[in-house]
Amino acid sequence: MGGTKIAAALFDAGGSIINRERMDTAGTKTAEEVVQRMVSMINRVAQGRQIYGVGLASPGAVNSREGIVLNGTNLPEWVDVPLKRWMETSLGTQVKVVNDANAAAWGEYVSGAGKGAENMVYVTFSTGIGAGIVLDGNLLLGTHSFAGELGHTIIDPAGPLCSCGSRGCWETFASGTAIRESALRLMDSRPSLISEIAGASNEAVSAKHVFEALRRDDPVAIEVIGRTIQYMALGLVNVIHTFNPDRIVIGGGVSKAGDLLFAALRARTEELVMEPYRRTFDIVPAGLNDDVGLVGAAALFSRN
Ligand code: ADP
Ligand code: BMX
Ligand code: ZN
Repeated sequence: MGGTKIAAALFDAGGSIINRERMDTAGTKTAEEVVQRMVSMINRVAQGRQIYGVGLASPGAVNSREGIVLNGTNLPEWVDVPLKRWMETSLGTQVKVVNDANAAAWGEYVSGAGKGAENMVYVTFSTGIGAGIVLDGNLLLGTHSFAGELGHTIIDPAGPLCSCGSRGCWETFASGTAIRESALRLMDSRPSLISEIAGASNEAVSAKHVFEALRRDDPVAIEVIGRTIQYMALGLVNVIHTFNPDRIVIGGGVSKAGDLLFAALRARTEELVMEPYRRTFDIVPAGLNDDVGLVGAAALFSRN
């Protein structure tokens, strides 16, 4: 479940998708209506089969024990929604609810680029920054299941205002949205290919366009991505010093920039970590791509 779309899939016991569907979240609907639509969607993809369980991945803070989404999507009414209770009543099967990036981390660990790691941190650089932490084979949830909100770790108290109300959260420096905003700021005073690549519309500029401009040696893109990589690496260094992972899996739309991003990010992170941590970790692209939310949600029923 996301701010813009909801996807559902039926998995067989071997973990393969056998049926799927997606729909828009439709920003004006109440939580009850969205839940009703999700229940219908799940019944359609199930095609009359007995469902063992429903895994649900939601952005924002999730109380996984009680299955309550505290403040999940762009829906203003989406506060303290008892998703688990509502859906178990309607569907007659067990429902597990976790944060989207935590689910993605678990999915990558069970069947993606995290397979075989001892301690793994998953980071998604997307509209925001989300994360999930797997330590000794277990997804770290924390006392209230809010663990892993690395996007809101503060790296500069004098930094830009974040949607969460704090200043200088990691995602205000290193997310796709941050890349777009830094580019737009520089484009005000300097010529750049970015505008042309975005179809001559500054409104349409996104991180993807900035990376395209970088491939054409655009000076604004070089500066923006250079600074972004510095901030991405800073955040990863904090993660490495905290968890000592052997693998860091990077997903989200921005990771689609590929080697242009990964080569620079690996080099900068290696430079910034303390000596004993050098060459102790790999930074690898996610393996599950656009299905990561679905696979991660289903993997909540897997023991790895
Ligand atoms: P969401 O946050 O809704 O899950 P995504 O994971 O697709 O969405 O992330 C969206 C971000 O990824 C946007 O900032 C977008 O510009 C960026 N993005 C998408 N494709 C690429 C690409 N090929 N290279 C770099 N950035 C990309
Ligand atoms: C935000 C936060 C995280 C989420 C992350 C990535 C909300 C609504 N979301 O930091 O829970 O995992 O964004 O989300 O508080 P994405 O949609 O950018 O991938
Ligand atoms: Zn924040």
